[in-house]
Amino acid sequence: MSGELRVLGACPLDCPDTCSWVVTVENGAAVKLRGNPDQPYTRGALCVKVNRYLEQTGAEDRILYPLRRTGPKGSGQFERITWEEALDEISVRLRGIVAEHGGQAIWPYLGTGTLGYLQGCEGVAGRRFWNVLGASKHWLNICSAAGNSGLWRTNGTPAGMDPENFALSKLILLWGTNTLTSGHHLWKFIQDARANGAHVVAIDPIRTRTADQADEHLAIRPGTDAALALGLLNVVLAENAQDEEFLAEHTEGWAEFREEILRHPVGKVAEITGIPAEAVHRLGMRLAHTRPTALRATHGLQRHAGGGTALRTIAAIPGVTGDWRHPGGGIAFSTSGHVHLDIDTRDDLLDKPVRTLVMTKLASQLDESVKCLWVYAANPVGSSPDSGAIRRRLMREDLFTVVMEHFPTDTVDYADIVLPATMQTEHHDLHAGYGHLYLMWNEQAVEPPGECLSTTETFRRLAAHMGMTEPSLYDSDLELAEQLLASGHPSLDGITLDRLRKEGWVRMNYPRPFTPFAEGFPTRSGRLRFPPAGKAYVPSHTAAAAGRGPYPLTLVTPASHLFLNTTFGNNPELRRRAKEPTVLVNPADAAARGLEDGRRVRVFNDGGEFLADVEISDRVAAGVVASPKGRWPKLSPGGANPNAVVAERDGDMGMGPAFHDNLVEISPV
Ligand SMILES: Nc1nc2c(c(=O)[nH]1)N[C@H]1C(S)=C(S)[C@@H](COP(=O)(O)OP(=O)(O)OC[C@H]3O[C@@H](n4cnc5c(=O)[nH]c(N)nc54)[C@H](O)[C@@H]3O)O[C@H]1N2
Ligand SMILES: Nc1nc2c(c(=O)[nH]1)N[C@H]1C(S)=C(S)[C@@H](COP(=O)(O)OP(=O)(O)OC[C@H]3O[C@@H](n4cnc5c(=O)[nH]c(N)nc54)[C@H](O)[C@@H]3O)O[C@H]1N2
Ligand code: SF4
Ligand SMILES: [Mo]
Repeated sequence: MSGELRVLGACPLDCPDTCSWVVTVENGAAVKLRGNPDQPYTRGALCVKVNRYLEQTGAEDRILYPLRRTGPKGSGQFERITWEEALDEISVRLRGIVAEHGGQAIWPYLGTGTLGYLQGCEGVAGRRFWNVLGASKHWLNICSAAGNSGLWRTNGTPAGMDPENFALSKLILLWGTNTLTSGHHLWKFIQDARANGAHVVAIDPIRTRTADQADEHLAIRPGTDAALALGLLNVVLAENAQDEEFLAEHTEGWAEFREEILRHPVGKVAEITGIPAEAVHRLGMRLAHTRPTALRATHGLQRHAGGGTALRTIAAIPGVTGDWRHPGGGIAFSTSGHVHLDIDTRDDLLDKPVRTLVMTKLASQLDESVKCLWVYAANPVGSSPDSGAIRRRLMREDLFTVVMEHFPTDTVDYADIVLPATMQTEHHDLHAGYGHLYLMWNEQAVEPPGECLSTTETFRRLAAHMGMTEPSLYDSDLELAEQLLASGHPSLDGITLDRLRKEGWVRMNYPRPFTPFAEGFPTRSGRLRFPPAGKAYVPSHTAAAAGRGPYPLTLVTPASHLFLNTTFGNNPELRRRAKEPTVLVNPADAAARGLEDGRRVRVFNDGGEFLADVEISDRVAAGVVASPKGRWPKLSPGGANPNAVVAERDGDMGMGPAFHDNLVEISPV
């Protein structure tokens, strides 16, 4: 086996599972990629998307050289230039913008293309460079801001259960989460629980593939989850099944919250949520009498105007039942709050405070005050709200747009300069999951193709080209990784870079089983804080308005099984399997509009429209329609995806976006 090498790495994509992978390298080329069989969460399997990752690294449309725009903005016409030319042009433009308008005229727009702590959004990528220039800050609120904020209010942290503890649960609520699509490795632990008699309930407006596999599916009206939580707790109280000792020792605000629960009897909750009263009652009885109960509540239910509150109130459930005492009880939204790497944003490098621009507000904030938009690991024309307005903003002639990318996305089409970026097998990175408690090291396996450079190397070269003298701008990837690991937090004791590089993955120092809040919460008082009266349920935009006016249908745009956000949206095989974009429509809504199964329709509102083929199905209730995210607009009929009809509207907390909270109408094309 001469020349064959096995290199350990990690999947960089925005997925809770952060899989450990093994790359087989032969004669300098990566020839095989598979899930690491030794890693306890990955258990040897990747997923339908990332099984094609190596194919993507060598794809025909990969961007391999720096490019300069030759046609009009939006046309995607470019010529190849050298790195020297690219760095020259960028240096001149950035210096000019800083001199004339100040550093804040630069918007470094970093997305979730990789969750790497070196190359991507979880860490420090580019921040030192931007601080030296005095650029605006960028707030990455697109994914989980509302839910994080809601959980933080209740528990003092968005972090909760170790997902591996689901194996110990007796009742599992999969709440606004499509486990088998958006992070399927949890399923093995759910199956272990089932083997021991656990009952699994999916709470989702769509009968997803996860709902199909669950023991029970509650088709909730979108954006009404907090009301369901109150209704379930109403039954718990009626059964006198609350954990009085836990309430007394570890919570605050109970008297007030109890009154709020009593104002939400099952009948009222059934009316709000659209779930039959009998089903609410039955689940309430299960919740009252099953310990431990585990809630897996993720992003779907917080992409609504009331989404932060939904997580805040759902997180109150284990406070009432005392489930936090028991391994296998509690709520799991994200584990990232258990990760204590030292992310120093180096604000000391700024010479004055700067403004913060908001990722989901590109459509409104990309105004005249922004002279340079620097997009990296993001595809806003495909993934951000109100894509029609974003396109119009990107057309501005005096806007200097730079995009670092792997592929010619719709966003790349608007760039003045495109910089070729490395993929995960071609650079080092440090990772943690948001669905488990392991740290991973991704060792570079091969040399980058063409002239691709990593994010870190691009910023080092640019700093040098611009003559910057701040020494920390030139720290190597290994030095940056050492700094991240040096937080001194006990969860990282003994986890050195050497060890990570040798072993590939290491569990952080948390006990097994891990019961994070059995003895208290990381709030100021050390107690779980119940939502105050009147703040336990905020209806979503659509729940408040659906069924009336010109746009009576609620559009939900969840994760696609075959793409990851817009990543892989250009993969030929995955596109072939995904077929044409679809919109799920209930038979009653289809009949009312004369829609025929399989026929192309316009889905529209005042913000814009996209085209899709109707799939008539009782997987959605009347009044709800669904079309997954992730299609490349330019590879879709009509040149748009669902974000053409998603409004730039803030949720109740953290300015969280409302991707599943938009009203539309549908008509045949
Ligand atoms: N295959 C694949 N995997 C992915 C992704 C992908 O694009 N493709 N995306 C990744 C990313 S970035 C993220 S953030 C996660 C997201 O993954 P999830 O957390 O699973 O989020 P969504 O897919 O947005 O929504 C999950 C489910 O919530 C349901 N839902 C929508 N509104 C409501 C509501 O009001 N109440 C309830 N109860 N349910 C509701 C949707 O119908 C959907 O089935 O997945 C990651 N994994
Ligand atoms: N309608 C609708 N829209 C949604 C959502 C929804 O539920 N519904 N979900 C939202 C969510 S949860 C998220 S997280 C956002 C994601 O939105 P974005 O953060 O914009 O993510 P992607 O669309 O996957 O685009 C990421 C791009 O980064 C590139 N990339 C990957 N790795 C690297 C790298 O190392 N370097 C560089 N330079 N580029 C890289 C990829 O090629 C890809 O084109 O989408 C949101 N959009
Ligand atoms: S996308 Fe998720 S499931 Fe697929 S390989 Fe990456 S981390 Fe694993
Ligand atoms: Mo996300």
